[in-house]
Amino acid sequence: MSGTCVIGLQWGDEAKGKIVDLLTAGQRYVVRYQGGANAGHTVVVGDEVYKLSLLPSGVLTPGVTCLITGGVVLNPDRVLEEIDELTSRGIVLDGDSLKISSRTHVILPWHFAEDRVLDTSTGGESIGTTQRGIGPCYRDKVARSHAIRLGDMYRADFRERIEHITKAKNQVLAAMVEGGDFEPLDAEAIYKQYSDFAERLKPFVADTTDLLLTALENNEKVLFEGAQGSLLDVDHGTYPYVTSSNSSGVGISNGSGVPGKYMNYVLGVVKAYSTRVGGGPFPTELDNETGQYLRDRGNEYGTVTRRPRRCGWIDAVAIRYTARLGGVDALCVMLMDVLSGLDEINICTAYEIDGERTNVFPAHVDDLRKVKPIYETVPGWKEEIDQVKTYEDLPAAAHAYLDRIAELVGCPVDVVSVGPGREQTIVVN
Ligand code: 2SA
Ligand code: MG
Repeated sequence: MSGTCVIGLQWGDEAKGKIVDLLTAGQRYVVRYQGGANAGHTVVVGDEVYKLSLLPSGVLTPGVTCLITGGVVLNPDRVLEEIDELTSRGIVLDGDSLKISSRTHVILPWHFAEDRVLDTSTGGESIGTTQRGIGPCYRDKVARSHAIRLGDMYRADFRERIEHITKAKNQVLAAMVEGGDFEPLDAEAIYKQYSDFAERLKPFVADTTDLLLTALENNEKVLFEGAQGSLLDVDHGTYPYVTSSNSSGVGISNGSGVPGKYMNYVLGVVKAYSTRVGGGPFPTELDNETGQYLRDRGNEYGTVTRRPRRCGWIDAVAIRYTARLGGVDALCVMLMDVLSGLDEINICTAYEIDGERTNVFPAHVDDLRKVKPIYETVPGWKEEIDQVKTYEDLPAAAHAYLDRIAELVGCPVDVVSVGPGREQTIVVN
């Protein structure tokens, strides 16, 4: 058993990339297994800041092989851009350091057009997608008839398939786009562009399922890197205000092809407060000065889209739910330094829905909208903690805060992060 997993327990942007980067040394493989270029991972190495979207955060550590497995939806243009960007900064990726599953589904031009329509078609509040074509690509994967996988791009009938699908998509899109105001897509141009992508990606294409199973059968170490957060999971999150993949712990096996028996340590990453980007209910949201304080101090703006993130207090009901769902062994509490300077901090310990108190996270989004958070107020701390190196040197109020979260969630806190740098990390256990 040698699989370690890092998953987000909130709505994404929990700073998972930093934890993955720290755990990467000593791993044989680092795996991205769901989502696509909607994700944004920021990794800081010394003075260098890397913003990764499709590439696993492990690409910054020499000697590790990074895998993008079949559960990912691949934007070939974007992944090539990221490879080029790293090359220009001296990190050269080749077929040994990066492998992409031939089973990944490919994002095609119509997926972007469809995403624009999908986003506003819930009949209520819009989802606020990242507009990266994620939902439409996963929809085509499940529908089967109009999907293209990376491996299909090397087959003799690739041109024919592009022609066939483009024709069908042009009809559908003309009907979907209001007023028929839609420029038909050109199959030949798409074929040429994607053949070029295929050629450039060829050295990286591999059967990552076989590779991973063989590695784990031989006790090699594998790190699974989740994208987005568990509350955005298509099956277990705040549906329909979710992404289209299994972004909670349950997605690791289906996205990577690796059975649960190989996962022996699951780290659940949380922020010391909450954020959400996009639409959907958010029980502990602070639409006030305190929310803005958190946004400013935490630089809470989308990595991919630069959208301001909604901010609020930590929600132990939600985290307890996603920690249980993911089989989480321990918590990493990130961005603790952001809370410095607050007189008091609230922790949501239970929900009140229609006058009833509960600590069960509701399955229906309308019930989540009705939630009145029940808060426990604890003292804050004034001092900046971004230079603190040991757990003992954190203020007593920070200890009390972390202990209470661990107790409410039912998981120990193993790591506390007080800044973006590798050295701003406190290992508790
Ligand atoms: P999509 O594009 O179909 O996955 O959008 C569906 C919902 O999922 C949310 N979502 C995210 N939430 C937080 N962070 C994400 N990644 C980027 C980041 C986001 C950005 O790291 O900052 O740059 O804006 C991410 N990806 C998807 C999205 O907001 C919708 O609510
Ligand atoms: Mg992010």
